[in-house]
Amino acid sequence: MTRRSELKTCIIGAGMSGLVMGIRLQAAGKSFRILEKATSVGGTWRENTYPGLSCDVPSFFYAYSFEPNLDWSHRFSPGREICEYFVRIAEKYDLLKYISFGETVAGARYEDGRWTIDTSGGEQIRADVLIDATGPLHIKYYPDIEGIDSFEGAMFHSADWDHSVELRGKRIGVIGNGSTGVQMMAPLSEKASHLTMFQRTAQWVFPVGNKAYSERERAWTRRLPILGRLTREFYKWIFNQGSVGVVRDGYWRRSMDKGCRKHLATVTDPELRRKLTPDYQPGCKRLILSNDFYPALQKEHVELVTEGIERIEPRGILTKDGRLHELDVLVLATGFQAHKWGIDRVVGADGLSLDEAWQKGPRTYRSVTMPGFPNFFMLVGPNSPIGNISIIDVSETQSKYILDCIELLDREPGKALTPKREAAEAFQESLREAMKNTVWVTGCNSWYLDPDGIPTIWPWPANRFQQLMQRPDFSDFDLIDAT
Ligand code: N01
Repeated sequence: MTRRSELKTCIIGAGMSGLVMGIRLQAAGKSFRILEKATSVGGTWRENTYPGLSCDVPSFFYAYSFEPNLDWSHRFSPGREICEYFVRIAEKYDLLKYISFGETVAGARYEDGRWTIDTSGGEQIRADVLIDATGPLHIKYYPDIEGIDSFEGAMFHSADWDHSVELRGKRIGVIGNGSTGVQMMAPLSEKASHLTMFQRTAQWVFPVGNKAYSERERAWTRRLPILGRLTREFYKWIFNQGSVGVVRDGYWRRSMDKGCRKHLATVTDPELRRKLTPDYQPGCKRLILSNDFYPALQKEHVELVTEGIERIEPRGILTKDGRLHELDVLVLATGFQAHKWGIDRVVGADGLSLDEAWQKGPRTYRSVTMPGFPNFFMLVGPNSPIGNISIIDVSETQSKYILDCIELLDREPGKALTPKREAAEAFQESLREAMKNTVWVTGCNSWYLDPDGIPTIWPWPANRFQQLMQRPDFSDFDLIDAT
């Protein structure tokens, strides 16, 4: 039997962005609920548990500005530590009571001025405001390789690691060499009897060490929180300058280029170095930060295979040169469907689903709202600066922007907010123009690109994002009757 409930605001997802939205709504005294498909908070940090997982944004900068963590273990702390941070935050802010765990959203539609949300648990929720906080790197991508289901060993996606599988002494294969595949190579090489990475496209790798903070350093930071704040500000400055700087010609781009090439030169075997040399510019795909990948690849029992995959067989992977690579364990580090945003079916006021409205790629107004989808907001939506600045900073800013919209709706009962089409088109046009001279469109395939080959990330400096998102420009919105 369908259970029915009424809500003011419904958030989908209790990951890093859903939590900060909850914190803001709670502080403003708003009524809301968070639907979470899993049984705990943490989003990507709960789901990804592969060996070597860490964040490629320095930890002091990967924490809410209002909740610094003064006790990170590493410059890039392990995923488990990051997940524990979010669990602590959820508990500290007493957010768990707002979260319905085990509730997957089957679909949502805008009808009669409100959102109707159906959950897989058989609940039908009516809400004024719907906030999608499900994130872009969420729906796993499984490669369409002939025979994949015939493999007789253990096989799993990197975001669904099977910890019951013994790795020690096993022949392990990894398909994919994005940030994920690269991060796991060093720890897997310590366990596998033979480790093979199957690479389709070479990647540029920038060397960055992952310094472990000593007990003494950690004690000082706990005693003097200003040290943590200064470290955060330092990394924030570096990131905000560097990640935007590398997008166009100039000092940062040249430094990145030089750093990657110098690092590649540390690979001593010329044949391996040739295989690892990309045929596109550094930064075109998301840059990989690692200083343990090349050393791992150069171990005796580790192999890089660049022959294309013909098919997967019960005993392993057959490559196009006719060689069968026998494997006990196969890891699919093949990434995510980055353009399948959020929940499966969100149907707006015109009866169009998000998928239909975005057939040619996502089109938003400032990443958080869309014409035709009244009172629908996205956190870390298309064209958010996910490649440029800490996604936590992005979520904090966007959640404040959304709260401002909700405040307006509270002052205007019976109304719904939707961005004007002209405003969304103007935003899209400025994005298209700004993308023209970026490194992302210089000839590589990456998850940044939409089906039209247009990057769905942020082409401008971080301060432009903060300026544009400081508060909503309500002249770009229509307030329509929500009846
Ligand atoms: O995924 P990817 P990822 N046959 O899409 C290959 C974030 N992240 O999980 O390049 C053979 O980058 C594909 O090959 P190609 C970070 O933002 C963050 O690694 O398309 N290969 C590629 O090598 C990152 O950018 C952290 O030719 C196939 C790989 O699979 C994003 O997540 C850590 C194939 C997919 O790479 C995604 O990274 C890890 C096929 N049929 C990830 N299909 C942090 O630090 C796909 N591939 C937080």
